[in-house]
Amino acid sequence: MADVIDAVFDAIADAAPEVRAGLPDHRATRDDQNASGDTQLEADVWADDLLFDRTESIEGVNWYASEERDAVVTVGDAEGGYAVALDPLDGSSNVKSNNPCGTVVGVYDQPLPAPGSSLVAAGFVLYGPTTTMVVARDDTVREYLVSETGATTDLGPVELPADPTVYGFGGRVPDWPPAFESFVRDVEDDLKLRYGGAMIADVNQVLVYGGVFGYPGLESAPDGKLRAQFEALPIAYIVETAGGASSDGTQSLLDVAPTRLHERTPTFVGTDDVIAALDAALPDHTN
Ligand code: AHM
Ligand code: MG
Repeated sequence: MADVIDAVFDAIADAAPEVRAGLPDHRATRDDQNASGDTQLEADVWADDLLFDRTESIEGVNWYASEERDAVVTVGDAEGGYAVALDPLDGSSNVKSNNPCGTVVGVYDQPLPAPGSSLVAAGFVLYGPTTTMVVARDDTVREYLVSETGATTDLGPVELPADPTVYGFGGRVPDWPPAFESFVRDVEDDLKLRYGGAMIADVNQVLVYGGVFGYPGLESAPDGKLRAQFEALPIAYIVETAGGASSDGTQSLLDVAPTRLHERTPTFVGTDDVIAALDAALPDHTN
């Protein structure tokens, strides 16, 4: 089924310039909220519709789900078919301030909700100064430059640098559990703060420079903010395949098995040593 994964990421690359080009016309806020309770931008819904149109007809894709839809859509019935789970416009609150956004894609070999262990590929598009796509599959992560026509240029393999440099953590500091705050104080001694409010952009800095990105469980929201199926698990698959580690505070995110489609999870990805130190600092993610 490698050709199905090829077709999915070809479709995502093909749509990426259209997503990017459509952002200026879809900056308005809608009256609606998504299943997570986030106020939607026109851009969120528009990108979801576009990416649904491009992926639903791929032979071998049986299910489509996204952060912007309440339920999974059955789009095929191929034997051994895949589920595609998307965050169509990650970091869409950055549209207002003209900062980077992304698209996150997870390809699972089970119907959703599905565990991290059932990911067979994951990737993201980063709409930054350039449009790039990072794809993890077959034990390798590669980065591609995406042209205005959707054509890709292979920029080579992505491997997490051994030495960490940057860190970024979401949530208000007074809302951080004490054990997490004390871990961050240690991290601050060695690493440089980089937090931009779009997971994809922040994770890409970790892939390039080494370090750690996370959105912890909060006092007011013990599961944090990020959605397991659409954000945390695909990102964990990418970072772990690139030689790094992931955690929900107690275990690799790839061992997390969401039981609800829009379930949230504390999310940490980065350099092995930093994630190991985090796991040691947090007895469990509700402490
Ligand atoms: P979104 O998918 O609705 O944009 O929400 C997820 C985003 C992540 O990209 C980012 O890491 C986080 O929310 C930022 O949240 P905050 O504004 O609380 O820092
Ligand atoms: Mg998101």
